[in-house]
Amino acid sequence: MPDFVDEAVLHIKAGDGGHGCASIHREKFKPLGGPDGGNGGRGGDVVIEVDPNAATLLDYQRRPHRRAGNGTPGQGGHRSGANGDELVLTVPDGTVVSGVDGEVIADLVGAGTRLVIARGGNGGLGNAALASAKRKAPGFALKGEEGEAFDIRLEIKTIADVGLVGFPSAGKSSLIAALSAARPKIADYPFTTLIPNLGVVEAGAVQYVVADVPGLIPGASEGKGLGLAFLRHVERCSTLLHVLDCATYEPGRDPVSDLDALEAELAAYGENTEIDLSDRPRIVVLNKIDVPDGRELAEFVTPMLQERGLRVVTVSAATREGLRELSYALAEQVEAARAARPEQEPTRVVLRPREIGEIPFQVVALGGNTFRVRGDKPARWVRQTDFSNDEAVGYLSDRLSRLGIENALSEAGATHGAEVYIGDEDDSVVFDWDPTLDAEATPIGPRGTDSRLG
Ligand SMILES: Nc1nc2c(ncn2[C@@H]2O[C@H](COP(=O)(O)OP(=O)(O)OP(=O)(O)O)[C@@H](O)[C@H]2O)c(=O)[nH]1
Ligand SMILES: [Mg+2]
Repeated sequence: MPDFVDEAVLHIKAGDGGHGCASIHREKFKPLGGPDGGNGGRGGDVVIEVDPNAATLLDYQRRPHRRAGNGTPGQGGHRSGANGDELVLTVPDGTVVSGVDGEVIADLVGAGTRLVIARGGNGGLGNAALASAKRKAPGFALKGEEGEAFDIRLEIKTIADVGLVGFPSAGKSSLIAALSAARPKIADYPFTTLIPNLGVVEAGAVQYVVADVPGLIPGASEGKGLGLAFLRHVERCSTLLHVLDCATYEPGRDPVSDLDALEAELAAYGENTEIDLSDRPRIVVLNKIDVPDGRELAEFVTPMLQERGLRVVTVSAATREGLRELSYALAEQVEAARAARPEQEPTRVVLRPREIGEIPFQVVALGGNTFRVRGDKPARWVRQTDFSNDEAVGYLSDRLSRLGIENALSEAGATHGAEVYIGDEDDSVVFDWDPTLDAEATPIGPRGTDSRLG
């Protein structure tokens, strides 16, 4: 098998932010100086970028775990940590990125299209940056945040205008070689082509891309031959070109029944994937008319196919007869499809919307004297807190009350001693709420656990 892979699942992780540093400036023969702990560096992002020279996802299938660099911690003497290295994953043009649940995150089209798929964590502030008039020498620093981590699925969906569909050895690769500068492998055994080949065809002023995909046989939808998997590479083609062999001596085969078999497999593909190829315009090419019997057969079946409303072109990839007409017929169809297509942006990136704090937080009463605080900011602040450091915890509760959480809790009916969860169900810290003394909220369990819930 060649080194072609058009699907891969990746486990990606953006870099963690470095922790901030808590340090006090010291010098010989001088009194203690001010806080001089530097900030942690930012974790690197994971970026997916289209590289027109990339052709396969093989490398990702071989090494599916990828992570960007972590930020390094801040240090004394106001030294900031270094930012983590960004990780750039290059993919072929037309790669679709989705979550493992199948939801499409982005459709990467066009050289250089970039998608920041996982964001690195912010570095924690050092105590120098945390100093204020009220807190002159903080004895704590903020923790770096974790980088985002999740699984994604990559899938190449070749970008071409015309998709060649046909039985093995019908002459698809010969045709693309005769029409364009592409030089795919051509041989007289079935399944010579194992990877999609692209060729650029020029017909007058029109340029279009033709994709040659591996041959289909009846039963492909049940996995016969190479199966239907390669049809994803014709999904985006506006025009299908059925290549029919007029010179095969295989029993039971003739251009009309071959066409029926191909259509049946396309329909089966539609049922499996819900991608309907039935409404794509088709052109039928009857190939190998340089063979005398082939020419006769082509002449015989042409009216039958035309009766079905199909446009038929008879050619010989070997002698190039009919190729000019074919290339112009395709150009006409491609132009019509381009004109009909709604104005298209050069890159189609569907970024997953991120909740950026329109509502800074939300207090939800859970019954009794128990409440949950949801929101991006409070959850982040909790993650930045070193709970082994009382001063850091005090700083957290100051921040929370400045955001108005204390008031909101009172309004929601919380009273002294209320159990307050901060964060989402699967990732929260619980506090005992003491409304009179802001700075004395005490965490009673590590993140994500609470002994009282068991
Ligand atoms: N006589 C004649 N032979 C042809 C013509 N076109 C292709 N062939 C031959 O048919 C055989 C198969 O051609 P390919 O172009 O490899 O066929 P394919 O459709 O790409 O086949 P797969 O990749 O296996 O699906 C080769 O031996 C070609 O030389 C033609 O117009 N005339
Ligand atoms: Mg081929």
